[in-house]
Formats: sequence, structure tokens, C-alpha cells
Amino acid sequence: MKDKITLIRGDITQQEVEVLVNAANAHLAGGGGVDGAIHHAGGAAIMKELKEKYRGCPTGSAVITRAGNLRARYVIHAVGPRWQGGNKGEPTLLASAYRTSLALAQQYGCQTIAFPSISTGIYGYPVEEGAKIALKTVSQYLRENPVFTTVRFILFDEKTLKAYQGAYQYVGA
Ligand code: AR6
Repeated sequence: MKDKITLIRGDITQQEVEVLVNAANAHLAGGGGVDGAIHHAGGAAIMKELKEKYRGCPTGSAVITRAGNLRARYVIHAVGPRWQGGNKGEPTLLASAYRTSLALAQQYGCQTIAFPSISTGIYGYPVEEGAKIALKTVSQYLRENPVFTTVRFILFDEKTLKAYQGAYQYVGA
């Protein structure tokens, strides 16, 4: 299942996959980072749908909207944990954000999905740790649910790409 996962340096808004995952906040209020980029490129329809359908989203979970002007069909707004030193359940919450996103994508019939590195920007999660959790969680999900043909991690900078390349070798086949 590991062969379905690719690591790419780039901008997630430019990806041609069925669903893009956003790194959102629990208020689903928009913000900076990848969240800002997705709302900017997707247009106001995404925020409108979020406000109509949801009253926030707990940390470790995710919600789905259509994708406005983006080439994807859907955006999944996943809420990763803010790093607070590592003893506040952050690893469990981060894994849960990835798993919930995959389950939602599967429920909506998607086979191709792109993730950013959730929580490792403004939320301060150490990127080496975040990368291991992301890759382990996704590869385990793919073993249990072989429905995705492509899972792309779109990594915005060289440091993040390197961290994911480093973590990739620790992920089982
Ligand atoms: N494509 C792919 N990755 C990106 C892009 C992009 N266009 N832009 C930034 N990144 P962050 P978080 C990378 O801060 O840590 C927002 O305000 C970025 O370099 O976007 O989960 C939300 O509203 C980093 O590697 O998300 C929340 O309040 C990764 O995406 C809060 O930030 C995640 O960084 C969430 O913080």
C-alpha cells in the first residue's frame, strides 16, 4: 500500500485529485497557511458552505465541502492539534485527523486525495514527528481499506519534504 503514497513538493491548490485536505481550525473560520491558500483559490463558496452546514469541528476530526473554483470535487477540512509539548494527546489527535479525512473521502466515493502536512505549520507540531504519524496512519488505513489509487502528500517547503522522505522508510510496506 505504501506504493500508493507519493511525496511531492508543491502547492496543494494546484493538484488534480478528487479531494484536497485542508489544515483548518476548530472554528472553521479560515486563516493563514494552507487554509488561506485553499479559500483564496477556491473562492467564497467554500466558506459559505462551511457556515451553512457546520458549527465548527472538533480537533482530530474533519468535515467536507465542495471545492468551489478548485479542480478537485471536494475539500476536506481537517483539524489537527496545536502542539503543546506532546503530552496533551497530540499524536492521537493528529492520527485521528488523517484517519477521519480518509474515511470521509471514502464515504464520498473518492479514490484520489491530496494532503498537506497537517499541524506542522502555524500549529507548531514538530515536522519529523508529524511526518511519521501522517505516513504511518495513512499507510495503515490503506492496508485496511484498499480503495484509494493515489494519496499525495503535497509538501510546501524543502524542510517538510525532507522530513517526509526521512519518515517514509519507517513505514511498513
Ligand atoms: N500547499 C501545501 N502546503 C501548504 C500550503 C499550500 N498552498 N501553504 C502552506 N502549506 P499550516 P497548521 C504548508 O500553518 O499547522 C491556519 O491559520 C505549511 O508550510 O497551513 O495545521 C488554520 O486556519 C505547513 O508545512 O497548518 C489554523 O488556524 C503545512 O502546510 C492553523 O493555520 C501546514 O501548515 C492550522 O495550522
